[in-house]
Amino acid sequence: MIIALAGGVGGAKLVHGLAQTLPPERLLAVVNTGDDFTHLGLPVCPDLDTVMYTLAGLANPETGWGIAGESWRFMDSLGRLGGETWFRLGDQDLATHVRRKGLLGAGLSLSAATRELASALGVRHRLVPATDDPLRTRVTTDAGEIDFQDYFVRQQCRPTLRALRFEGAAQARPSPAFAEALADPALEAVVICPSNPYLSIDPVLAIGGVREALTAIDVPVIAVSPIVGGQAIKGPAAKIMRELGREPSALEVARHYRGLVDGLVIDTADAGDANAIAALGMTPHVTGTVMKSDADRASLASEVLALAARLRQTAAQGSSTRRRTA
Ligand code: FO1
Repeated sequence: MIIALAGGVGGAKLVHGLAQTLPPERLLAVVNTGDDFTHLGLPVCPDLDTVMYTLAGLANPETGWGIAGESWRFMDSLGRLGGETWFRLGDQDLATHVRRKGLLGAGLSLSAATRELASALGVRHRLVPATDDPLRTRVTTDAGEIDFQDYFVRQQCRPTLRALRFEGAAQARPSPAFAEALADPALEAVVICPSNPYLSIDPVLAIGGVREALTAIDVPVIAVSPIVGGQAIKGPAAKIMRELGREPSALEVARHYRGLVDGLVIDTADAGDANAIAALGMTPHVTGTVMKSDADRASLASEVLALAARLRQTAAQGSSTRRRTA
């Protein structure tokens, strides 16, 4: 069984690739909730919805978020009435938030509400929030601390990012399915998808007990670099890395995950970083990592699973996975 940790658009694509490769009972997608917020009185869960819509075949391919072929009558009408329209909620997407509000209001956990929504949309693979407890990413900029979606959407990541804080993380616990999967003897590997390490993966790692659990498990942890040739495929990862004083490179992603991962999948554009990455105590694997098609998603997923299998064999042959010696 594979756990896939995912955040925004890049993560959703690899989760989709894994879902094309593995049957539902062998995959658990564990998704960041640090981007979640209450907007217009509705619980919005961007990363959960991006993965859910992608697995349902509904995702808008241009934006990566929201639903393809969306209509915007609600937004237009809200604007006419002087309501907030900076965070765009399409008519079909709106139904997701309204329905989620009803499910949570009926006392369901976020995990249970997500299960209801995903199965209603025909998603057969399992998709859970990393935690059912409150978790909110707060962004410190030159103008002070702001909410994540204010930074990411309303201000389009323009402010200089000085620091990130994951409010609630220390008190938060892994969601039941996530905790269960981490302790499952059938666990074969953990895949950290090519999501933004700082915005999408770090909030999950900050949840109480998660980093410790990932360090203690005796199966490979494999990450896929979201930085290709010094650039992020999508989103502000490279800009954030520069603002945090880090070079936007696959090698820097390796440094970020040092001590946590046994393998790092990097793009052919970054093959030159492979030796330096190996010196950090993880196994580099060089391949094409840019996912332009469903076939690309499936083939990257297969390569990640093959690397995990190789590292499991290496570990079985007695040479402990180098992660623990890093
Ligand atoms: N991102 C934008 O840049 N502009 C939007 O108006 C916007 C609306 C939106 C609505 C629902 C949803 O699930 C996601 C939405 N996103 C929007 C993307 C969202 O901010 C990001 O997907 C994550 O928070 C970061 O990955």
